[in-house]
Amino acid sequence: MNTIRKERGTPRTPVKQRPGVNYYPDALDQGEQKALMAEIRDVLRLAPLFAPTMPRSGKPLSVRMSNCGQLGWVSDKDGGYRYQRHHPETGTDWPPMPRRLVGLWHELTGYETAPQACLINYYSEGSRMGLHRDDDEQDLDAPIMSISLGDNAWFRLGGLARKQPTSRLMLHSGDIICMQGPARLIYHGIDRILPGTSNLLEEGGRFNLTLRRVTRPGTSAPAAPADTADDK
Ligand code: MD3
Ligand code: FE
Repeated sequence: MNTIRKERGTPRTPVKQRPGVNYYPDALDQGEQKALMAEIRDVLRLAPLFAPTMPRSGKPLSVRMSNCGQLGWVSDKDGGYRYQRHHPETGTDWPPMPRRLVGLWHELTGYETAPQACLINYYSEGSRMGLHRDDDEQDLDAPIMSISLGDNAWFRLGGLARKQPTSRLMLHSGDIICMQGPARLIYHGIDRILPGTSNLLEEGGRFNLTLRRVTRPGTSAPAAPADTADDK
């Protein structure tokens, strides 16, 4: 295991971690983080955090989640991992994605098609996310963009196979990391968060926002479940 040292860089200057992984330390200054967090709080009033559970076992994940945008990622015992248009508990459509997020996506990824889903993960002390790949999307050509807000976290990056060696990177509040191309299907996870390392959130802990394309641009994605099939 090898630790990649974070270099405090110029805002919005990518640090290439490996092919397809662009890391932007301090991409958002304090003011931008506060403004974004206020918009996320508005989203959470309409679409409260829920506790996702694992397919089959029904075991709870340790993070709580919500979404904004056209589609949201959800998981439960019977339905498994999937994207759907509505909140699993309130049944209402996800709130729109704040324009600030869409702007950051175009600015940092250079990808012309708009993101469809923004998954909001909340980690409290002791929450983690085991090593996994994001493969519930049909559009694997599109990038994924992740924004960290709140306490620092140890982020683990592996290879395309689970058994390949991993390295870790400490993510700080305001950091953005974009994955695409050869890195789109790499294994990754959050080992732990470091409580008390940020004062952005009154309640402590860490929010992560992950922006994604789900369906392929301009296709009706016939392989998709009915709920995610049309690309509006
Ligand atoms: C690398 N979330 O929600 S974001 C997830 O901090 C997830 O909450 C973590 O992994 C979090 O699925 C990590 C960074 C991230 C997101 C997607 C990736 C890294 C990725 C997709 C491919 C490779
Ligand atoms: Fe992931």
